[in-house]
Amino acid sequence: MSTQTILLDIADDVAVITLNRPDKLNAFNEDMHKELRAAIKQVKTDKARALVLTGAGRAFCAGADLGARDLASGEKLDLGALLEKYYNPLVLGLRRLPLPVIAAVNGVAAGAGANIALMCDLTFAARSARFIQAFVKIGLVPDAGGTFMLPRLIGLQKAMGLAMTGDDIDAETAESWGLIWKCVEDEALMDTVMDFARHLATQPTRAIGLIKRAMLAAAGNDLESQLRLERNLQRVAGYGTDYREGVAAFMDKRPPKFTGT
Ligand code: T3D
Repeated sequence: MSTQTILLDIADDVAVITLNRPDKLNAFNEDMHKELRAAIKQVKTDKARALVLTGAGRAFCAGADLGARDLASGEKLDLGALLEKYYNPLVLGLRRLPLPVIAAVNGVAAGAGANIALMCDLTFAARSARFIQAFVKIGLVPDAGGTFMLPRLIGLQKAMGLAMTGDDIDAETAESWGLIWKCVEDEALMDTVMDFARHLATQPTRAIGLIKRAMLAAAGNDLESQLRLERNLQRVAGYGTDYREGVAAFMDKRPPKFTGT
């Protein structure tokens, strides 16, 4: 699938969505939101077993397209409505996908672009990439789940510091702080991420989807609720084909052949 602002490629059970407005550092406009939503729907329909999200050109995503507004004319924008319409469903859509979602942050990730990268299940970044909570520089509040993810990933002090200053951090620092999974040499980024995604796509996808659900629910649960959730999810996993195959392969001393079911 190839639209104006999004490229979608699915091969070997791995879907790659590329944000494709390189002249605007892949900033989000309405078309891109709509086309991204359609691409994610397509990933589900095609039953991909891993999704990679990356950007075309030198940036991952510079957040909202600031040129798409006509504020000089006195236009009053309801940004809350914009979040409700586009960013919030996007974040929830990525979180609810029952497959691993991997960000390959190829360059600068700013504003909502940074937070969408952090919303992915695992975030890889090129060494030259930067993460910027740019919102405060234009008088806004971190959105796209930033205020949820940042304190959870790096603690309140660092989250507050990044959000209040809008200072950027490089990929190496992001890795050392636990903001991202891995910092990779620029030229190795896509190969590393694709190898990783192809590997995950051969794994028990259904169980991975359940792992994701359990991990993401943990932030809002007490221990008892989480134990109940684990019981329920383990029940589902235990009825799966991949559980039978995993145990059989272990007993036969051979590699498992998971079907993702
Ligand atoms: O309004 C809503 O929808 C509400 C939702 C808000 C969510 C948000 O994401 S708010 C945060 C919005 N994003 C930003 O504030 C970041 C703005 N961009 C920058 O600060 C810088 O561009 C970067 C730090 C990301 C990169 O800097 P640099 O020096 O590498 O590149 P540049 O020269 O600034 O940008 C290159 C081009 O991309 C340039 O266009 P030109 O001059 O070559 O024609 C620049 O205008 C354009 N660009 C970069 N970011 C955006 C953008 N165009 C539109 N919107 C952008 N966000």
